[in-house]
Amino acid sequence: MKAINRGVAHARDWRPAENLPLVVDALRPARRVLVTMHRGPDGDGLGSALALACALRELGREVTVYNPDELPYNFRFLRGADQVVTSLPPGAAFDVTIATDSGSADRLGPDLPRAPLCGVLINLDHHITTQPFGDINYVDPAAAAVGVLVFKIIAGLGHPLSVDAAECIYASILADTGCFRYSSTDPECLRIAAALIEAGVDPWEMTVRVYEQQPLARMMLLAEVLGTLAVQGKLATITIKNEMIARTGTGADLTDGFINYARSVDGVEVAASFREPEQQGAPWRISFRSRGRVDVAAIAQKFGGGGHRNAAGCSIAGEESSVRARIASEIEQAMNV
Ligand SMILES: [Mn+2]
Repeated sequence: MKAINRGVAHARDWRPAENLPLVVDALRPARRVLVTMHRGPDGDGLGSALALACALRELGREVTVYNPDELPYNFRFLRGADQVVTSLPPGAAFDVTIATDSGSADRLGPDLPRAPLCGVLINLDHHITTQPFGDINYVDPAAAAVGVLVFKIIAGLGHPLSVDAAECIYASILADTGCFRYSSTDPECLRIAAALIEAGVDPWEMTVRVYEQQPLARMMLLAEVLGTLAVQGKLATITIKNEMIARTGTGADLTDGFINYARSVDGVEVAASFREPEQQGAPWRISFRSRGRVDVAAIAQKFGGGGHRNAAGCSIAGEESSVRARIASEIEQAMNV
């Protein structure tokens, strides 16, 4: 049952259609399954993980969902979110371990059991920059969200979609397509969304839960962060400082999506968000969004990060001014090619 496609030279060689049945075959006999997603989980990582957890629990499997970090506030309503554990006992063993939406193994939590305790390790991802850390790597860079992959896995298991699982998948697609607005929106994810609605998902209810119940403190933080908006040519930046988070009594998980305001300025091609390190000496975290002409995954990769063509991120240690200068020069170069 062990492994199968350790790595490819080119992203186009991920061969998702061949790897999907390998995942289904690995899950069929599995009793104990661990599902995890990248640290600082977002709606896609969490939604896809919880969808899989829902379906596998319905199938009678013993499922643990693990992530050491805080879950995004607006996805905590999803079924099973309240059962996500933040640590695993040493020696915990599983038949299969699945990581969703994680570009590399080092984005996973510290308690993740190593082989052989993790069982068959499955990397379920759609990042073009993903690393083949799994025994099975079901990676489809063309998929709008990892939820799309999970939809196919559940279908492959021959299991009917429950409303709970359907809501989790729908949430993951909402998160990664920006509510069906980004270029990642394709006929496949819209067809799947249609199937999810047929399975009982209420689109407005989901929109309200995810995007229309924002904590007031988040809006206060947004107001502060937008005060830092700076536009230079086709680059817009925003800066998130610790003092702003302290003043508004919020947490870093409430900043998700702020960068989109910077990108939405007329004439801007690339937006970058600079998150001040929480501790002295820790790196700055930089997120990028592109309108499409500039490949920000390639820029993030130069600094050891990764992501998608239009949405990526990386961490850079150093003085604020030098970090900004390095990013600005990379983006300028990328815009001039
Ligand atoms: Mn994703």
